[in-house]
Amino acid sequence: MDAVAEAAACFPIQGTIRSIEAFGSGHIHDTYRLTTSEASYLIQRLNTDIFSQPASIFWNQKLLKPLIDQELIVEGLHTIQGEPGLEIDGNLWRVQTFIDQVYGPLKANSEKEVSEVAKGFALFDIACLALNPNQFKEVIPDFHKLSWRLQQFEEALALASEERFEKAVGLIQKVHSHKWIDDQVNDLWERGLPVRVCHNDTKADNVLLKKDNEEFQFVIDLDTVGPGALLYDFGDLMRTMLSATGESEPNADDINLNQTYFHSMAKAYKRVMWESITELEKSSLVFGGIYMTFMMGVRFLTDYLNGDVYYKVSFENENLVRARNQLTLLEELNKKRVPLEKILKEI
Ligand code: GN1
Ligand code: MG
Repeated sequence: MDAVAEAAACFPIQGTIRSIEAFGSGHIHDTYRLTTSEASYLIQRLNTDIFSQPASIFWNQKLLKPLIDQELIVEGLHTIQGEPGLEIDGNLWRVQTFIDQVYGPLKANSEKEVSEVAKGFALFDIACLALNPNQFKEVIPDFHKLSWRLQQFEEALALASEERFEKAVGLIQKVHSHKWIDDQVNDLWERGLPVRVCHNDTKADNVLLKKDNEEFQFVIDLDTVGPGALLYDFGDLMRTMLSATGESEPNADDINLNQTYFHSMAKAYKRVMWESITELEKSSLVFGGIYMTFMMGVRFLTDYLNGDVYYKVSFENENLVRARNQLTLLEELNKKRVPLEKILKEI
């Protein structure tokens, strides 16, 4: 923890350090809660293998000033030298004040939660409609481009160990039988789907809700904000909120698509967005759930085949379990696509 304290000393934190603990559930960065005699902070060591151009994160975040003014997001602390982050021995650090009495739901627990998370991301997306996507940098190029993810998957397949390949055989077949999803997204782009500034990581726990009444407080994790399609943001909400199970759920039979939750989510998103987006966007949103769920299945399986080099894992075969869960949810979404489209249209 000495490295954390050393980094913290370069930011204007108040008081003397009392404790430093690992915090949160992110798969990529290392996050700590640092408590001093006066206050509490979140301090993060960025994963610069994955975010190899951190300057573009800070560039994009400057463009989000209107969202800070609207109190939708929270601004990080600048270093004593006035920088948004700090490099020490090849590690990049950033700090923000810890927000108390809030939580990020790891899975959906109630209609109210689902509705408030959807409202939070809808307020984020609508505020971003006023921003110009061309001014934003693509922090991870092609981040949500499925054809690229499928190409990475094929590369991983070719290099996978025999043992991992054998364990993944059934899921590999499922991936191969869903390639039509890529054709459908390409069709949408050809038909003129608009590029929007999106959050691009709208999983449920990237919204903070107030502990006492479950109301929306802030959107967090802005690393991947940039050009995208609204179907990405709506789709990742569907992926993470429609089944009351987490990404590493041990029992795939517990994965169920809750249509009441979809109703709550769609209603909250529609209330904020509907007057401001195109008909093509509206018609693409339910497909977004299919698209994002498939892509995450592909990405988790790719990482499993690569030997767990990207996502943090806490037990053996966790990426295989995650991939299985996404591909199970995908089948549920495919089965219910028509009723979900109907709910979205009619509410
Ligand atoms: C990663 O950073 P974190 O854990 O919120 C990933 C997202 C995935 C998500 C799945 C940069 O997000 O794309 O949707 O895991 N972020 C990156 O839980 O790869
Ligand atoms: Mg993230």
